Amino acid sequence: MRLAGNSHAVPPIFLRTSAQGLKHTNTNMKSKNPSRTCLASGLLKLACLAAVTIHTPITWAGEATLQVGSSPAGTNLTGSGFPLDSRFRFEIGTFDPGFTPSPLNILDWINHWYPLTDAQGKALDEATITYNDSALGYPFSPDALANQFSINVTLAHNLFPFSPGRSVYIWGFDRRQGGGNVEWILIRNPAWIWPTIDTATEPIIRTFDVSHPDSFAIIGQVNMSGVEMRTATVTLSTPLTSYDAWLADHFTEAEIGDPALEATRWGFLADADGDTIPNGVEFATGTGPLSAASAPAMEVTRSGNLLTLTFTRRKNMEHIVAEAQWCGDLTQWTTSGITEVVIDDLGDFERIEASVIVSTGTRAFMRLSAGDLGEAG
Ligand SMILES: [Ca+2]
Repeated sequence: MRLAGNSHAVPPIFLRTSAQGLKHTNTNMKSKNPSRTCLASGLLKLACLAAVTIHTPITWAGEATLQVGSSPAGTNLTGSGFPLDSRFRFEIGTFDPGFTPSPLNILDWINHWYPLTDAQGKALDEATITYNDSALGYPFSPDALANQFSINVTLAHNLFPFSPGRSVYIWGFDRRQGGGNVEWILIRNPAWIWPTIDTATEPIIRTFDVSHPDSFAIIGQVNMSGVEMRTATVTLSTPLTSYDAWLADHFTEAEIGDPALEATRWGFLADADGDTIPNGVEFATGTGPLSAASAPAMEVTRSGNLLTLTFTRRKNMEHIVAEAQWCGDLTQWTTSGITEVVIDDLGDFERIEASVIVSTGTRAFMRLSAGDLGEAG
């Protein structure tokens, strides 16, 4: 058996010995007071100090040691095929009860994620596991101890959200916030659950091994085609949709290239399908500019003095604004006094309630108006 090297800041915890199994390099110590044995002789004391140096897991009754990692010398790639490097970090944790991470809600993961050691009150640098490729040089060293992540972490209680039986995940990432493209992998295994911390029982050891045949990835891939981990490219910020891009989806290149058709076909104020909705509003509300039957889902209601326009609006528009306006005379339209509330998230769109308080006994009107700030500027 080969011990993990002392020179690594984060020592590997296990070595692969077969296609299916792991052999632990460290022996679990059940003694509640190993130092008492160390003091028995100088020789034993040295041995114990060495064990401490390589982070031998010592698990007390009343807590669990979780041995977390991937295979030494595993082939681990980004979605583009580049080797994972020391930018990557891995966390073990769990999601809010009731939240199931999927490729459809990746931008919500960070808001529902609890890395194990956050709740244990440990320092952040203990909470995450750095991918270990750089200790022996980049690109990957042929040393069997590189090209992996591994750590032992302690589960000290079953307080929220680490309830017994709840799902455990490993989340690997190069970055999780900001904008643009990042590389993520989220790994599960049906057997990965938080163990019950029971002070009446023996210490608990659990292994969370990426290469286990039952492991799978919610985003990214594990154990496919000779690659243990392959991350996936995730775009953190939704790209803006421009009016020009929308035009190209609905009108021909010849039409858009003909200035004579701007007023009637493709212009921001044109109403190509004659449904009285100008193209700019069709863009902002997601309706078809060439189908009169495709009308914006808008509704005006009045309750006492409260006038409300409910409408659907595209979220990420490039220099286009769409906002509710009101007036009492059908001429002096204004946004003054209107407050907006988002009442439903529809993915690329959202449902809005825009309300304004009007005078008792007077007529009032509301409408949706779209403007192109790019053209105005
Ligand atoms: Ca129209």
